[in-house]
Amino acid sequence: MTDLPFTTIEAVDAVFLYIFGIAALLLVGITATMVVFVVRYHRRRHPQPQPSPSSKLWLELVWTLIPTLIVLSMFWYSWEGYLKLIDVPPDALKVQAEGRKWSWNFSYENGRSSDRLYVPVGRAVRVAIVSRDVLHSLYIPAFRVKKDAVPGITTYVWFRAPEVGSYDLFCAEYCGVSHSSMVTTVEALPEAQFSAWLEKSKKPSAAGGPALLSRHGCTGCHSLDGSRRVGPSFLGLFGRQTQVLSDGRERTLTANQDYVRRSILQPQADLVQGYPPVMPSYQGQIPPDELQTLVDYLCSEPLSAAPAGP
Ligand SMILES: [Cu+2]
Repeated sequence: MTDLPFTTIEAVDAVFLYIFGIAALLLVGITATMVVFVVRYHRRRHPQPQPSPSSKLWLELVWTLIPTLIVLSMFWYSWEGYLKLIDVPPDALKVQAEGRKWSWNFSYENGRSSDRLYVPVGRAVRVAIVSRDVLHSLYIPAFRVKKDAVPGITTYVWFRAPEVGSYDLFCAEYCGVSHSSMVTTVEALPEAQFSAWLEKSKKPSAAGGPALLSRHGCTGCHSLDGSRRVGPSFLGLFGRQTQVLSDGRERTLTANQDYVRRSILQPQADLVQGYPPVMPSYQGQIPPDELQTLVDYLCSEPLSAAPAGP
């Protein structure tokens, strides 16, 4: 990390250590003074109350000015750190992060997109943050960055991964029942490896069913193993006798390709009983060829195997 250009880690850690150091000094100083006073002015030593001077100008100046200077220095130092966090290096790689219930999607300028945030190690990355539905918050503790994803506006963070590796990325704003599944990673790769990844299959339709399920965030709410989540499991979906609410009327249907497609585009049209009407429509969000791949996959082996549980 020695010859690495400035990172957001240093911007935040320096301020944190400064404020923590002052807090530690105050804790020790105040506690020591308290102990000394307790011993020195104990009632056994002074059975009668001591007369105290009505005022002492120099003392009052000292205890006003020193804390004021300390607090101002904390503000100044934090402000300097904040400016470094919003001042993006001009050569930064541009990525867009979209938060949605309940997953992240990262898209690159050449059209590549991914559910993990791939970045070149050592290079500045500017992440523009948007939300498709509600408030989310992009949080990467290792790089000390966190910023809300607010519907209707674009926010941003920048960072520089200091070393090759995998770093946690969370949603830090409670955004509904599956908030906790908005977990993914930042994958910092060597520059050459990153370029190769970026150029690989720019066309998203080259991806298969499982990759599309995770890219479009389906697996945030639907399991592949029969377990119950926000929505019904995908396991055993095709051909399943399903109790649904259609326009307020209960009916039983057999899940076929048409039903699966309709459930993606108009999730509320045939709502599976026992599940909340919370899925957003994917109309206009999935290209037709990807939609076909998804429907084919959801209606295929091995997902059509009978589920183990209810
Ligand atoms: Cu969220």
